[in-house]
Amino acid sequence: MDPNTLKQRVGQAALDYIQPDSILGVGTGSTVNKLIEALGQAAIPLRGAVSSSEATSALLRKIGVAVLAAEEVDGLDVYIDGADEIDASGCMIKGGGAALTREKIVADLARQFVCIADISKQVEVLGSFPLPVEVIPMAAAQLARRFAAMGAQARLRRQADGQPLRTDNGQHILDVTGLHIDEPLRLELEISAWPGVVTVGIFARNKASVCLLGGPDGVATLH
Ligand code: ABF
Repeated sequence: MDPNTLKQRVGQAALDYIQPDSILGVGTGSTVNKLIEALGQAAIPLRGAVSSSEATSALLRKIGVAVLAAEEVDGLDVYIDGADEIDASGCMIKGGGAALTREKIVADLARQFVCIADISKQVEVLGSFPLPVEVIPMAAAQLARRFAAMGAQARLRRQADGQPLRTDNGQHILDVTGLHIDEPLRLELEISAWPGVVTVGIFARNKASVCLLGGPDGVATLH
C-alpha cells in the first residue's frame, strides 16, 4: 500500500489523542505533516502547540495554530511525533529529519508520547537505521573515533551542496551505522554523556507510550 496512505491513516488516527483547548506537542517529518493536515481539516480548537522544528512551526501557523515557546509551558498532555525505527517496547531511533534535539526537549515536557508511523518502522532491534547524533562540530572527529572503537562507523551528514548540514540549533549531525542497539536506554545514557554530544537519537528515556502503526489492514495501536 502507498506509504502516503499509511501516513494519512495514522495522522488521522492520532486526532483521537488530542484534547480540544489543550496545548499540543508536535514532532517533525512527513508523517507528522499528515497529522497537521488532518488537524487543519478537523479544525480541533487548540490553545496552541509547542513545535519541534522550524519546518513544523511553519506548517502549524499555516493552519492557524499558535506556536508557543517550550519555556512558556509547564508541561503537555500529549506529544505526537514520528520515528525512524520503533521496537516492541516503544524505544525509538529518531533524527532522520535532523530535529532530534528539539523533539527530545518537547517529548520530555509531555505526559504521553504518541508515536505515529507506518509499519515499515517497526523493528525487533534498533540499529539498522543509521543512528543520528547531534554534535558540537569541534567534537565530531573525536566522537567518530569513539564510535569506531565500538565497531561502528560515523559519517558527517551533508546537504545536497556537500556542506555539512546545520540543524535548527546550528550544530552538526553524525549518522552512525553498524550498531546493534539491544539495550537502548544503556546506550542512550552512555552516548549522551560523551563530551560534545548535544543529543543522541535514541529515545528510550522518552519512549513512546502509545504507537499508532499504519499497515495494509488499518492502524494498529500498541501500548
Ligand atoms: C521525526 O520523524 C524524526 O525524528 C524522524 O526522523 C522522522 C520520521 O520521519 P517520517 O515520518 O518522514 O518517516 O520525528
